[in-house]
Amino acid sequence: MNVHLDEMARQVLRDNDRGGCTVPTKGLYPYQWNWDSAFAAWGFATFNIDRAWIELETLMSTQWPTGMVPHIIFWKPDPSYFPGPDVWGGLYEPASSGISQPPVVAILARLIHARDPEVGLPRLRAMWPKLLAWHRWWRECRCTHGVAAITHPWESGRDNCTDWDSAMSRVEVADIGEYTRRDTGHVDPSMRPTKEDYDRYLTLVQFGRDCGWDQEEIVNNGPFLVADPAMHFILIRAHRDLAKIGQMLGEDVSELETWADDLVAALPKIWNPDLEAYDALDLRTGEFSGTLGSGSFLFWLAGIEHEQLEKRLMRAWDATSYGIPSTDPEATNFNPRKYWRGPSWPFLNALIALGLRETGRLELEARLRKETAELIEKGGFWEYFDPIDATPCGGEHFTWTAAIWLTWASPTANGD
Ligand code: 9WN
Repeated sequence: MNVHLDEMARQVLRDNDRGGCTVPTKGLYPYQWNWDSAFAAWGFATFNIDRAWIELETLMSTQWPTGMVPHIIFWKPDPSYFPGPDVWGGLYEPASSGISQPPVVAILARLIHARDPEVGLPRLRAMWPKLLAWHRWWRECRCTHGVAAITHPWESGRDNCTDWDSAMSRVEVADIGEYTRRDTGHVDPSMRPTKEDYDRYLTLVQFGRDCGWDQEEIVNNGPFLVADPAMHFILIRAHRDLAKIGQMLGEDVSELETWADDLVAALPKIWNPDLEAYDALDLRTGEFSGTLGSGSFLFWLAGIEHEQLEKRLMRAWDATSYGIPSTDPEATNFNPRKYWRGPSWPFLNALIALGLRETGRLELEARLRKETAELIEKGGFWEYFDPIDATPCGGEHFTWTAAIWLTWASPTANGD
């Protein structure tokens, strides 16, 4: 059964391969997405190491001169996705969106390198200046307030999670005209973000496009600037992993170490004592979101220890049966099937598990792996799942779910 699932997972990656880059799934997401690609590369590394590096190289080749690596790359126009290249008005070729996504490339590139150091070393050497420039962009354009911030919910990769609710409710919808969504034609609309969400997503895109993606203007005057705990933890970890890569290459990594240390020192700013957790902080108003999201679970990945937080997180996890819920099941706005407002996401479970394993929490890691494997064994390679009854949700034949099956969740995988 599992050997069969391994082969099916490899087939998902092959089917979603568009030659040099992989789409998350056909129809719903017909382009290259930033962090999806990094997970795809990790998956490819289990059976085709060269193809794994090509995936990362293709992604990094789309870097803007500013250092930013876009969150969507529109290699070939496809009417099945909205908003497309015209709406975004990205500045360079290939056409792309104007925001980024969580920089997991350095984290996963290190794991891919470890699988075959001889092949990996020259590839990493060529990629190093680009990775460093991207990490510098995060430091200069998103850590201006000391904490890791996002300027659009899509930048977090956790689009409509409860973390952004209050900040999004303050975004005044601009004159964005009529538009037709495509996502709700591919999957059950009740699982997707609402029209009110989309009106605001498009308002934020319009602001960025109208100022020519001027980062100073977006950060100082844009309608949305929120500190994201998940981004904060991912950046700490990614800066440190890139520093390790740099050391291996004989580069000076002192800047990267300082960037990571500064983020660790800034952690008290996003600690919400009422929630007993790290929380999203609206940098315009100074208000916390007040709901626990899955972002806090990434603190292990950043190597942070916090007994009180750990107890709080275990309460949320214990309330469900299949992996980490994207919103606390005790919250009034928890919804087990609606996108980022409750469901369990296998790829995020895999990232959280990396932290559990490395901090020596082997039993927890085994539990998370078992729960995630059950989801896939019961339902297949879906985008995400109901964490209470394992119902498959969103898109099918999904790249990152197949990738983490091969690297971590399958009994034949070793998690590195
Ligand atoms: C917008 C591709 C992407 C993921 C995100 C996920 C979803 C896009 C959308 O799909 O976002 O970027 O249109 O809903 O939230 O994490 O990268 O799988």
